[in-house]
Amino acid sequence: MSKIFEKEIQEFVQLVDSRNPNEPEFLQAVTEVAETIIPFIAEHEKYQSASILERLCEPERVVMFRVPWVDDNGNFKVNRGYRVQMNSSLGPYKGGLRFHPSVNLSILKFLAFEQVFKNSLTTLPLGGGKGGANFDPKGKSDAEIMRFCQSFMIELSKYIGGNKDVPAGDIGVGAREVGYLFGQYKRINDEFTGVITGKGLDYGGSRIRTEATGYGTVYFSEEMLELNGDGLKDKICVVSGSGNVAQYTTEKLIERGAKVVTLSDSSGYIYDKDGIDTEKLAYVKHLKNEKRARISEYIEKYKSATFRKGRPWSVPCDLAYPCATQNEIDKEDAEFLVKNNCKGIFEGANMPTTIEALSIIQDNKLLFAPGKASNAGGVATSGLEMSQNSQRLSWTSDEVDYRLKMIMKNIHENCVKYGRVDENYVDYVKGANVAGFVKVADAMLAQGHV
Ligand code: NDP
Ligand code: 2IT
Repeated sequence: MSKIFEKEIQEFVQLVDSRNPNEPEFLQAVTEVAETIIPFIAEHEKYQSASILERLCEPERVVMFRVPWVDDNGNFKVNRGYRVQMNSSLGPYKGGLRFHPSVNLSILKFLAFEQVFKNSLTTLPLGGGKGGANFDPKGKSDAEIMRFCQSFMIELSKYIGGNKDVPAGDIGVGAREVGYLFGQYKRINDEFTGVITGKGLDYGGSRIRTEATGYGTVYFSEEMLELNGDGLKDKICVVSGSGNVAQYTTEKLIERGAKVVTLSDSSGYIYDKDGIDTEKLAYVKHLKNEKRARISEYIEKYKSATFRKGRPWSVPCDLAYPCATQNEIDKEDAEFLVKNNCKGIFEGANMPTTIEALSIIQDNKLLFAPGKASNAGGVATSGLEMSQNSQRLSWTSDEVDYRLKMIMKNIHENCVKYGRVDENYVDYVKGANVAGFVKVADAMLAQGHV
């Protein structure tokens, strides 16, 4: 934390805490931003006098609603649905939907807050939002998932629209759920619009959207390594998660000649000393996307691997890619990474690193890419899906992938511009926060006290 502004930062965080009690994840995301933005604002009077940071911490709107549904045995079930519409100064609210039993207002507000900065960094016209439900898709039948999605959309459809708020997937919401949600929106409104992204390729989805978050994270890490005269080839990589982001991070790392040795889920992690190659990754995709099984099944097929409980960060590596969930790298994990001489940590997930872990990583000058910069490729490609839907066109994979690469390169340049500390060190946390902030803040100033 900046020593000079320590008091101002603490006071601001206390103010946000008093207005949002019992929301630790939201407070964590705000604290991380305040630590770099308050010193920046102090040098820019126009932002200070307009209370921009205070306004950024207040969602424009939050909706919470009941989601009743019936399971396959005829039992009546109830979940809670949400949409946090955080900021629309740059465009329609944009951000994913998360279905996970842990979902609550604090988690969705942290995600929506991060999304505002991330979407700004993409340079596309996207505001920020996030939503979801405390629904657990694990062990549910397809029919149950469909009924839940339909009930969820009956209520959510009142608040979204192609020019208003455009959801997408996140944890627990993939191609299957997006399909059911889109189908129900279309029934209710009787219109075929780009109201949700991550759609199937046959009905308005964009090529490369499925791959975009993972690919983008690897492109971003490549830019960072290149700036340090290094590359991905032969690097030992530890990846966490085994869902969408982890799978495509692994795919691109393999393509670049790196060796991925771990994947995980909430039960534990697999360590494959020989590395996860293309064939093994295809099996993981089958396991997770079709069979919807546990990652531990991997070791039944591949004898080079072992399964352990916990998280993979004690496995020696050159590079780490947390791609599962928030706060999955704590102080002890960060100490392992430093001790094992890990050179860089690149966040595929949103806020996977705790504040204590981050400070250890930064004190030891490891390369560190904050998720709002490094995982922005997913939402950026959602933005490209919206453009294609408006044009009634579908671009080729090469075209979308090229644009994704250019967007990640541009985000990297902006992080360096605002985050360079000295000749040898770039603070990407500061760079991403300030670069994301400036665009949103200027748009808010231009639009008046809204
Ligand atoms: P998926 O649902 O496809 O996969 C999530 C993975 O993370 C699963 O392996 C899951 O394991 C694991 N996981 C989830 N919760 C926990 C937990 N509490 N503890 C341990 N492991 C957990 O989600 P995505 O891959 O889409 O999302 C992963 C991360 O990336 C999230 O932080 C998300 O916000 C972020 N993200 C996603 C984007 C996207 O486009 N999808 C874009 C940008 C960021 P299990 O099956 O056991 O639950
Ligand atoms: O966290 C994220 O950026 C996402 N889950 C993707 C959001 C989107 O609208 O594509």
